[in-house]
Amino acid sequence: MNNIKTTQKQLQCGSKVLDLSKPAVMGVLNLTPDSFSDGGNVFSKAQVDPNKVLSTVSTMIDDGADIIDLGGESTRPGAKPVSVQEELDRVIPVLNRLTANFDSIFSIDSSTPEVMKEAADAGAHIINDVRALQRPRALQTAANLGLPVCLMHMQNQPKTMQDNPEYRDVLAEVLEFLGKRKQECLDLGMQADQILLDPGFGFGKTLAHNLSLFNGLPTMAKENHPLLVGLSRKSMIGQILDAEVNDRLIGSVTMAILAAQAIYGADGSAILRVHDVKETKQALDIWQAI
Ligand code: 9MG
Repeated sequence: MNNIKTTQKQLQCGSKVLDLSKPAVMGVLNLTPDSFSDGGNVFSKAQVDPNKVLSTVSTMIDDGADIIDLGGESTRPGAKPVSVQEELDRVIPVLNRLTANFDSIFSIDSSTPEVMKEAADAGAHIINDVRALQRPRALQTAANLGLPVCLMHMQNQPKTMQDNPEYRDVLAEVLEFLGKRKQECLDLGMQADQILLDPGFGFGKTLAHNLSLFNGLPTMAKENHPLLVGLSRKSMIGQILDAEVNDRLIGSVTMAILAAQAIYGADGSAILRVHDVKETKQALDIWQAI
């Protein structure tokens, strides 16, 4: 008997199906005025400009984004918490406009149950939670909504996470954490094939931790869940290249391709969360052709 399990190559997202036979590209749309790297630059005078949002998302979709990830809370190192109402105000009107205008897959980057619920009502297809559904009522809310969830590892909270991150064995600890969170989801009745795992690059990790985790991607892929990988413009790239955030394009694309290679080489599947959709997509097309 063949006992070898392989990772699913598609993800049911409500009524839509995401193809994961090749890496899917998730374009970042940050709706936070203080974000470290404003995905899409949709602000005019610190206000979200609805026309800029539409044209930015339209461009990302034309460039090959399979998913658009919207977030109203900055999670960059040192970021201050945002109130529930503020997060709702930032995200929900924009999401309503987007789902009315584009037939794409939208994910909601939030840890807040109220935001998850209203985003689902507005047509969101995936919940992307950097806190792995640990906030009160988040797990139950996500289970009730029946949408796929991304469980991400973070040590500590954004405000202090980069102060002095420490691990005994970073890969083992991240895997242990994600395994426990996954079990909580399964215990509440979520389907295993609706769960994405994410090592959380840059979230409470030094450069050495991030590199160990990167080298552990094939091991993570063997968990038989699609992996969500966010490396784009992160400080680990800045540290390797000694480059400011607006000079990390080549590093970001290089790491995205290496991550795809590591994960698909281990028969996994992946979603790559990126700011630079066009460039990442072109590099992926070359990689796949070869
Ligand atoms: C919101 N956000 C910022 N970075 C991220 C990452 O690496 N993974 C996920 N799932 N979300 C992220």
